[in-house]
Amino acid sequence: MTEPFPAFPPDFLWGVASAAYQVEGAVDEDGRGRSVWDTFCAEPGRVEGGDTGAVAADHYHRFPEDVALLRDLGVGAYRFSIAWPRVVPDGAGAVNPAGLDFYDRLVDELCAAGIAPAATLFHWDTPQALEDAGGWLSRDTAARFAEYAAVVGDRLHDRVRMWMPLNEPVVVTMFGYALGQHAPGRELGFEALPTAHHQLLGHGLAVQALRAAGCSNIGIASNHSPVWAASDAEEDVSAADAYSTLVNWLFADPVLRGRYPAPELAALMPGPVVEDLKVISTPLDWFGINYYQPALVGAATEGSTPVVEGAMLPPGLPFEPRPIEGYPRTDFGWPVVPDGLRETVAMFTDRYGEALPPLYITESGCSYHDPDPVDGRVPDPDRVAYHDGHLRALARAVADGADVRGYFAWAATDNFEWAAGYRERFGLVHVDYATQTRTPKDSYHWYRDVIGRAR
Ligand code: GBH
Repeated sequence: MTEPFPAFPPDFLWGVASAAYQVEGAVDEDGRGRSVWDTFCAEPGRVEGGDTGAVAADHYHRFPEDVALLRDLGVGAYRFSIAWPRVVPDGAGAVNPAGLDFYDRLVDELCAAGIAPAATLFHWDTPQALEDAGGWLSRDTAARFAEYAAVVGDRLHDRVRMWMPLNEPVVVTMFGYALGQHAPGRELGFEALPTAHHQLLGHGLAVQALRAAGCSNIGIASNHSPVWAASDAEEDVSAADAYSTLVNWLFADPVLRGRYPAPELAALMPGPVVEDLKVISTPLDWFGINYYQPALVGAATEGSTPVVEGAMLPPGLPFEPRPIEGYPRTDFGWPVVPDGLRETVAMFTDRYGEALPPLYITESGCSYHDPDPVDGRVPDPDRVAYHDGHLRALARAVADGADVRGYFAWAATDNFEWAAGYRERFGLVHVDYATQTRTPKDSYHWYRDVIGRAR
């Protein structure tokens, strides 16, 4: 018999999330500059099916309809991202008022619907002009990012209720610069490490710029996973530790502790690292975790070529990711491990103790290749089971004493899933891209009931 759905604290924040390049479209409108994702999508073979975000879910034009769907869903907050190249088309210098106006309208629409706007400033769409000057390999990009943050903060500080400068810096470093599966498609291996430091520096400078502009309630949305050792053997355990250091603590320790997790890593970072870490660790109001799945890691084996999401890892690494067996998989092929969310929260409370601010789950979700709508219905029982299971696991974390303040389901609507294009569908709302028709899936109705009962 299934346990009844758990209770959450009365002020628990229920939300859904999206990101600019994945939903907006309108890439050439109202003075938007180019981003690295426009460039990347135009390169043959980079994105499944040659898909691009040029139209996406046409959210730029259809946001009133999307906000109405969110209002009916009953969410307390909507996490969206602001496209840097709409606001500062060349990444530096002139501000584009029409770009700011779009977010002003979106934020007003949300407020009118009683939904708290939660804004991400960088969800991977670096202005191409800045990339041409080195992108996140260049220290200058961190300073430009803070200038952009100040402009946005100035305009929206009175209405945006939650701010996060960065989304998942680990993914930008790993897939954008080290392995090349994401824009800007660089394959620098460990030479990509400076992009971690510069994003983190940009984060710290942006937190300060936002506060100076009168913004409050500032955090980060950072991707984290428990890392399981392939066996109890010492070489597997230390391989898993090394992997976790790279994908988890390299990005969280500087923010939460003001230091890198290992002196060898700190030594590889550019610039006045000790000074920078003071900026990077500017205290946050909350910390956001994006959780999708655990990783299973063992010691490197002779002659194997480890692959992460289709990307070959550089040779000579001391560890290798292994496939996780024994769990159901989404249609994207990712294992569904709800308890991994509890484990992720626990690894943060264990590691940081008193130094950990309140947590939010800023993303969790799954892709299934849903059927087309029939009579206005899209049955997606696996997506319902995913969110149900992950929320139950989160309730266990809260019962264990973790201070978790909210959950944002990824994603509000179906959208452009980066290198996988439109093949993958993460939304609670189905999008028929030929007609841009929105149809709430069963998971939307289920989530609305969860939120309704929690009130
Ligand atoms: C998020 O990235 C993004 O913020 C969002 O834009 C995106 O649409 C959404 O998730 C869905 O992808 O186990 O070693 O094979 C999540 C990125 C996905 C990166 C899972 C790590 C597993 C690597 N993460 N991935 S591995």
